[in-house]
Amino acid sequence: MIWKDFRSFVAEMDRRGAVKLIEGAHCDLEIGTLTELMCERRGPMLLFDAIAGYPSGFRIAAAPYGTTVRTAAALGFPERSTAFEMVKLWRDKMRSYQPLAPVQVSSGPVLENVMEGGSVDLTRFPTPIWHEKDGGPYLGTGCSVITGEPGEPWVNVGTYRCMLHDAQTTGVDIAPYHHGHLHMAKWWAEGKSCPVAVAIGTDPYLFAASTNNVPWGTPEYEFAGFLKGEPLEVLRGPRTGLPVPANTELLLEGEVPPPDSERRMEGPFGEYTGYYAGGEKMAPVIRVQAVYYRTDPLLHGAPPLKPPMSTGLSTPSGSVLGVWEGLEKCGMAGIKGVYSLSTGGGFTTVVSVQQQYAGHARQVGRIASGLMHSMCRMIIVVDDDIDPSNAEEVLWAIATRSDPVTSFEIQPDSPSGTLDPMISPERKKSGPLTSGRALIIACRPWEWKDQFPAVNRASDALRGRIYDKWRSVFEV
Ligand SMILES: Cc1cc2nc3c(=O)[nH]c(=O)nc-3n(C[C@H](O)[C@H](O)[C@H](O)COP(=O)(O)O)c2cc1C
Ligand SMILES: [Mn+2]
Repeated sequence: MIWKDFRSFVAEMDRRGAVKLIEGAHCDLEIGTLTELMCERRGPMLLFDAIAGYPSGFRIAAAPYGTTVRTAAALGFPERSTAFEMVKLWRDKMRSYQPLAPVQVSSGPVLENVMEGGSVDLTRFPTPIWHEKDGGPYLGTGCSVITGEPGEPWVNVGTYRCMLHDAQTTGVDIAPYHHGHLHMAKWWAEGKSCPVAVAIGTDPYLFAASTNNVPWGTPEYEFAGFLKGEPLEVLRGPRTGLPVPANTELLLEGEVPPPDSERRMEGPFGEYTGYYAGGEKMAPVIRVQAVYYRTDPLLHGAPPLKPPMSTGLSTPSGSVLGVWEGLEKCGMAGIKGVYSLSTGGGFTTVVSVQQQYAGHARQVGRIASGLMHSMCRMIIVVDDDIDPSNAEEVLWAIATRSDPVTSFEIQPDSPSGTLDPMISPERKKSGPLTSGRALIIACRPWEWKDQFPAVNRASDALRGRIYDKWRSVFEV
């Protein structure tokens, strides 16, 4: 099934019984807390309509990709895929990557309603305060920020949070190494404001492209076209000239002035690590000059939640595919999988390996650590019988196949980031943004691995035989 737009995905999930309609909820913490409670239960996607103080039809679909089942549906993977199977499927898919350029269209549903100049009023759209200690309401969570470079044709699309400041201004908070920031910095260096468009409620393909790390210079539109198997339809943003998705639910166009001319307080915001660690800081703003929206706009809400819950569509790749590829490029054989445990708050990377020679597991761990360019507290290397996406199994491996004295290696001064809760307020201001890392080798010792106690789990063959004979025992 190919998703035409965001609302067709939500409608199909509804048809499958995976959506619950809620009417009358309030933007002030009700929508956010209901979303958290339902995600915790791995329940349906919540569709908020008749939001208190807003007209019916101005809707929010919250955490549409909040379960592995809905993530798999969005990306066209088999319904029962586990998170780790999706990493493998995604990796296989990327092997045949072919950019698919978007097609330019002259009009689209997003132009159904327009506000321009002085009539721009962002307060018309329901904008939740998602978490109790958030510094304000966030319009941009499930959003895609579109930018270009001065004089260059390629366009970037990235998901960066946008806090609502007032009827015509939002914030935009981008990590300094992300492409949207690198683009903006080029305009600012010329003393100019950076033209920008923000799409909210795009089809799943563009959202997947804008949340997964696509290399610098690779246009996310082409990547999204590849994921879709069809070119995306874009139109020329009337105000900025940037290509914008024709089918997005809501689109803002405007500019980001150089931060030395205008910045405002941004945050705190509940982040995917499970903390408000980024705090409150001065951040660039978007001066919104035009707003376009579909009739009965369906906004996409993707509030970060405390692990293990995750509301992005980045589960399939996370930061780990680069590590997996990198290990293989370095000639490491026997890699069965790499996974960033969401329970680990984005700080825990697990590599599963079939050991090949003395020292192999440790070498794999050291290389994996070298490949983790940002926040990471632990690299855990496990044998190939351990599912790296199963936190309980990984903990069992650490407890039973490692000795803290010999199997833990401490690496000081590794790169970290502003969202790291262990970096003191002082160091957040003046640096360095570094953290120690533990490399944990939780593998059977190579030298005597054949004498290591056997695992008392029935073999797959025995399980299959017994299950087939006694099938009725398991039928409920
Ligand atoms: C739900 C969600 C929210 C995100 N919010 C932010 C954010 O506020 N700021 C940021 O720098 N990155 C954020 N990210 C990560 C980036 O969107 C992601 O790394 C993306 O690939 C960056 O695109 P780029 O490489 O083109 O800059 C978020 C990711 C997800 C899944
Ligand atoms: Mn990019």
